[in-house]
Amino acid sequence: MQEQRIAFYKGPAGGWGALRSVTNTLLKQDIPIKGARTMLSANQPDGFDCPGCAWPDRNHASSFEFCENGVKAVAAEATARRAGPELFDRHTVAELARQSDFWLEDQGRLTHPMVYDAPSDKYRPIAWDDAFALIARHLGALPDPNQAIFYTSGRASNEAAFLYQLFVREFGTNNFPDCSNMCHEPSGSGMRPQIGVGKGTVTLDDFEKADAIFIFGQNPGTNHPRMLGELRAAHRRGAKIVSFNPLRERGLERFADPQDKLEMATMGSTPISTHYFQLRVGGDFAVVKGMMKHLVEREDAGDAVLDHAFIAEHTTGFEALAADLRAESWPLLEQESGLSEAQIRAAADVYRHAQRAIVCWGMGITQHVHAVATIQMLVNLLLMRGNIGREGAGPCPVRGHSNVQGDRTMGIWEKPPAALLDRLRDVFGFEPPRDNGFDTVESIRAMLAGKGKVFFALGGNFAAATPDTPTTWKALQKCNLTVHVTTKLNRSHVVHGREALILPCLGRTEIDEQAGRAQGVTVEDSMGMVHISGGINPPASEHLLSEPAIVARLAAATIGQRSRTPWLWLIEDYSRIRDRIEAVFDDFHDFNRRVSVPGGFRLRNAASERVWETPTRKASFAAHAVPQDTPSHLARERVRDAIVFTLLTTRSHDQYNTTIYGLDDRYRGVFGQRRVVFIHKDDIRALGFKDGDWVDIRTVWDDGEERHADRFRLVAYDIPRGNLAAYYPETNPLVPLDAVARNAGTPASKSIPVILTLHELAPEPEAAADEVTV
Ligand SMILES: Nc1nc2c(c(=O)[nH]1)N[C@H]1C(S)=C(S)[C@@H](COP(=O)(O)OP(=O)(O)OC[C@H]3O[C@@H](n4cnc5c(=O)[nH]c(N)nc54)[C@H](O)[C@@H]3O)O[C@H]1N2
Ligand SMILES: Nc1nc2c(c(=O)[nH]1)N[C@H]1C(S)=C(S)[C@@H](COP(=O)(O)OP(=O)(O)OC[C@H]3O[C@@H](n4cnc5c(=O)[nH]c(N)nc54)[C@H](O)[C@@H]3O)O[C@H]1N2
Ligand SMILES: [Mo]
Repeated sequence: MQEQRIAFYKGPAGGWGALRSVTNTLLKQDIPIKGARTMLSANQPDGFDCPGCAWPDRNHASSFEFCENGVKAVAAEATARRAGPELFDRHTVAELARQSDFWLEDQGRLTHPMVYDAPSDKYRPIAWDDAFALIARHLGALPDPNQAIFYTSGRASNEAAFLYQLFVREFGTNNFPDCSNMCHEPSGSGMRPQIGVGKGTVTLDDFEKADAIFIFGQNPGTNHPRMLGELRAAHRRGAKIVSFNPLRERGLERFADPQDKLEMATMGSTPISTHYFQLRVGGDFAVVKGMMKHLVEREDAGDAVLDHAFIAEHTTGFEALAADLRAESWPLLEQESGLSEAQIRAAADVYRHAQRAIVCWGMGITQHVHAVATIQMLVNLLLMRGNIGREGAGPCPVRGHSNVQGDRTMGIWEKPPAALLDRLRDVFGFEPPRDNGFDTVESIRAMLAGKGKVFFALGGNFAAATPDTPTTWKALQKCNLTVHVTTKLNRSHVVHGREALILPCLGRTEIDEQAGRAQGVTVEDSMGMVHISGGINPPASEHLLSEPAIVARLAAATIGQRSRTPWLWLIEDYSRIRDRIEAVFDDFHDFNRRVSVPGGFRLRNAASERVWETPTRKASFAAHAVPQDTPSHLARERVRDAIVFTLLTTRSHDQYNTTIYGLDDRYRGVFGQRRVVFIHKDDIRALGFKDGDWVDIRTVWDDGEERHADRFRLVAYDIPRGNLAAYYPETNPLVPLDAVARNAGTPASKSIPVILTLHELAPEPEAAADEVTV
């Protein structure tokens, strides 16, 4: 058992701590030598795209960029461990379900397609053709194709995602819940009506030219470590870096580049943020509104602040916004943001004095009820000084999964634009369904209501990633069939429908051979760069199929009789799939040629050229009132005798979403454990509790459901009063299904109203150590 301790971490992000951690990771997966070779091929022109995050690489052509958490993601896939049929023979599914999430994934790579056998409560091997026939039988038996639900996680390649959406639409539904619904959906929903594109406009080159970079609700030191390299360079050339975060995240404070020999030898580091604002959880809306109010006030006082030419030529709605800002109350903005008027004005002054500014944001912005309005405030802020569509400036929503942006580009979208459907009809000769499908939360509701009967997942871990865990599990268990295309065993495979399949696939690090030739797949990073990715390792098992092959063979088994698409011919050579992608999407013209050059190509982004693909052909400002119904507001009115906190859920340094690599969160000083809740020391006192006490967390909600997550250790922490932080996915049982972002449906997992009570029993030490089960 690993020692549990809380200890302030003195080092910078990166540095020797990161190198030590990498060595441990490779040893743990039993792959020191192969591991090293695999790492050196990550993000190389002829290697594979790192399956970690979506942060871009310099041309995909530079020397190896060191990234501790990239190494963990690659090592998790390249592990020497195997979860073969013997594992499933040894354990019933009920037994597996009692194991932690950590244990399940730690069994290693899946090797055989498996089918659930109810009498023995075990998974048994099944032949691929029989598996496809079973799915086809279930799909064919549905009275309405809309009773089938097709989830996607953001690792699927463009080729896999394109074939998948094509098959599902020809089958007859737009039910495409995806991880993006839980992630950056509000970014697209907010930006599209304002600037005509739902993606960021900046590239890495812009990071070299920006005078100021604003970072809202994002923890790059853990989740996008390669971004620290850009921030470090920006800091060194004098750019201002302004962070807004309720927590003091080490990666936003200082960083030592493990590839900088001097920094490493001298134990030195480079500061990252020049300004750090520890606002209240959910306070961003008020902060940004306040910053804009300051700009308008300065302009009214005679300073030259606004880009009048840009506003006049390119935008609509400025006067309404300005009037709203002038009328806004400073005390309200202070109360809602948790920052003082002076702090907000100081942040706005940094923005005002920067010729070129970039605004980055992550889950701290998107996973709130008012996420869409907040993102529109960020876009307003940029538009006021013409900071979109020119060098060194623009919005930068930092995507999560390595190809989540590409999957959406390929049509993984429950609300498909009519133009896409028309194109599919013309190119493939079938009439696609026109009704919108279910997003993630709607899918859970549909399964609960018996309207979703077959659940198919292309990757991910739906049972653990989604909100309201017990409810979601009930929903999955009501299905006639659940199917998971996956690399490793996870919670979603043991919380299954009446019938269930586990279909093991190749990972991105592995050689994907079709018709005797190694294939490459393509991915799109967070900045719209598309490039090719080819695996280098032999497959984890000879029984694995690639994701495109699984989709194509399933399509052939299900709709092969009626479809005009030559499914099996397409997957013999993935360039044939790319030709079809080119036929559907104009931006992919000459796709095979353009993607064959090192570094690939950048997709056109109209807003970055100041072409606004909106109904008015202009960019638009959006005015919104300060929300008065945040979860904590409502909760305060309802629960008078208890202190209601706003809980944010976040990632530790040793996890990839629902995949737990280890029990440390080095930069936050947490070791050997995950069931902790960060809290201000004065709040501990106000509760009458002690640092280190064990507490239960209960949600305050108005639907009569009891939601709780039990036995978390209180950790006194530098966090605003009234706010708590704890790790996901353990806290997902606390997120009510109907707590979602307006106009985006994203679970509001960064603002859960909760109360704390002392946990009654003393914790059992064994269970406490590795318990990472939701
Ligand atoms: N190693 C690793 N890399 C990853 C992932 C991983 O799990 N592990 N996940 C990938 C995925 S899918 C995604 S989406 C990204 C996620 O990357 P991030 O967007 O960094 O996500 P989180 O870890 O949830 O952290 C969000 C940050 O927002 C802060 N925050 C919380 N609430 C608020 C708020 O109300 N306002 C502000 N201003 N800040 C707030 C938190 O303190 C935290 O620092 O990373 C991707 N990369
Ligand atoms: N409370 C709370 N909930 C959250 C969040 C939060 O911050 N707080 N964050 C949300 C966010 S941003 C996201 S993106 C979602 C993540 O939701 P998901 O994307 O569904 O979850 P992951 O944990 O990334 O999925 C991990 C699984 O993917 C499988 N896998 C890995 N590689 C491959 C591959 O190459 N192919 C296939 N087919 N499978 C593979 C493995 O079996 C692994 O177990 O969670 C969301 N949920
Ligand atoms: Mo994400």
